[in-house]
Amino acid sequence: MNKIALITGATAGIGRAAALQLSEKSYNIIVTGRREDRLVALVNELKKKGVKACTLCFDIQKHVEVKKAIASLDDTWKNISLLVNNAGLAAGLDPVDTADINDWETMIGTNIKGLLYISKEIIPFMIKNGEGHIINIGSIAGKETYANGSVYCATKAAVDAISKGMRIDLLSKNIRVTTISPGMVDTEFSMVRFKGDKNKAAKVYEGLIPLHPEDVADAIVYAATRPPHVTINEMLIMPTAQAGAHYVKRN
Ligand code: NDP
Ligand code: 8X3
Repeated sequence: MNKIALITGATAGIGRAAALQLSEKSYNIIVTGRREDRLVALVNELKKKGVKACTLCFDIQKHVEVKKAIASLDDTWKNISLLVNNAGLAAGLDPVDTADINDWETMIGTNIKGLLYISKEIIPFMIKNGEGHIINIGSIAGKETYANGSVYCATKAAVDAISKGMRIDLLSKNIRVTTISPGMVDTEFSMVRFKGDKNKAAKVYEGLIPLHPEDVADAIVYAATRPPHVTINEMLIMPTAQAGAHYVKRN
């Protein structure tokens, strides 16, 4: 029987690539996000690859929506053995004294609270089944704070801390916890951060080859497919042209 993976933020970037690559490892897939048209198109693509797939469309910042969405799954789909906590974003790149408080709320609501809300709904299914794996997407930004990114960096440092806590709390439940922390990845991330400003977004990746979403998906698949007695606790994955949050080689 195929295992079931639920991937948050599968309408774009890393989440979408992870859904496609996990389907090649025979996972049946639940894809989530807010843009329903993209979820439906992805499910059709996944079904063509011969796996079962379904969508859950909700805003992960809203606790009630998360609870309702997960409760709506039928019992078979609730047997989730892999949760990929990927949905997330940066909003703005501003000094702490002038940043927009709404941007802070969005980042904290999505990257920290959203990750916790959905994990809390799914962990009981894993406990019932006696096994599970949670892969949380962190960032180099969680390891090294950079100028004007204090709250985004804080949310990703929180992902690291929550992952460590989950690993301890779920030790007796046979649930593996992995954090995958990428450097720059060419997704919609910068378009979202700069609120649709294409020039600002393009400048982030100018003169270098960033990671592609498929590179991170590859790491997700690697962590997910280790033998049951092996846990990859953490992976930090950078483009070759990036040595840390502050060190980038541009041509
Ligand atoms: P994208 O913008 O391409 O994808 C983000 C995904 O998150 C989308 O599917 C989006 O879906 C979903 N999402 C955002 N907000 C919400 C919400 N409120 N409710 C539900 N879903 C939401 O970016 P990436 O693929 O790059 O980002 C994926 C993860 O990787 C994030 O956690 C990000 O912080 C992290 N990361 C990214 C890096 C990069 O350089 N790109 C580097 C390191 C980490 P929708 O809008 O349809 O709701
Ligand atoms: C995204 C990577 O360095 O742009 O988490 O913050 S960075």
